[in-house]
Amino acid sequence: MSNLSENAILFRKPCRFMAGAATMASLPEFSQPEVAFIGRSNVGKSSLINALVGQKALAKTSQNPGHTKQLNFFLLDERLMLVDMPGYGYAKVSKQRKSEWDQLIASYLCGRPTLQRACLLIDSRRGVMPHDDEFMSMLDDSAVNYQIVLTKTDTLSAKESSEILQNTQDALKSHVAAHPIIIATSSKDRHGIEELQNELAPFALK
Ligand SMILES: Nc1nc2c(ncn2[C@@H]2O[C@H](COP(=O)(O)OP(=O)(O)OP(=O)(O)O)[C@@H](O)[C@H]2O)c(=O)[nH]1
Ligand SMILES: [Mg+2]
Repeated sequence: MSNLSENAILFRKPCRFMAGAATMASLPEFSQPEVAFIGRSNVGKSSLINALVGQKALAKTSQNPGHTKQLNFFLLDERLMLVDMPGYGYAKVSKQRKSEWDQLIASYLCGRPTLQRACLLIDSRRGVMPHDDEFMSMLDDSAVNYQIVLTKTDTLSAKESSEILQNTQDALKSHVAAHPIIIATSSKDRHGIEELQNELAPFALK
């Protein structure tokens, strides 16, 4: 008999691309609960979705920042929508593009009735940066339920990991809407992936 938890079983079910949207006007309407992945360009959003569902290339990844250029909707087991987002604050796209992306991300997060949780990814090598802090304040003001997920922990020593966890915990003190638990992950060695699955699975339709 398998000893996989029900939550891990959910994340082994088929997950497929449903739609992409580059503007608010083209946002698809779905009835399933949604979990969105946000954060700076290159932080590892698309890689984390792939790690969660155990597929290598469902969400397209790249070493070049600014790769994901629209909101991409992936439906897991017909029960939970995972939403991959463009990164915020990417300096190399034009100013106009950057503000269009930032507006699209903010409008989606603040106005999506089916959104259950936003996972805000922080690169564990960099920690919370000013743009992350601004974004968190915007989420606080809009009462979006969000949770910090550290990424790329495979690049740090155990000591560095615990330091960044502490620093991130400190940075959260002024953010009232943030979920108190920070999940440290690596899409590469799968550290923390099961913990994140356990956190997100309860949002899926029963
Ligand atoms: N070492 C390590 N590298 C990672 C990890 N996750 C992602 N990366 C690398 O980081 C780079 C960016 O990953 P993506 O998943 O494309 O990042 P993204 O946040 O979706 O980026 P944009 O779509 O451009 O905003 C790629 O080169 C990945 O291989 C991780 O856990 N560990
Ligand atoms: Mg991406």
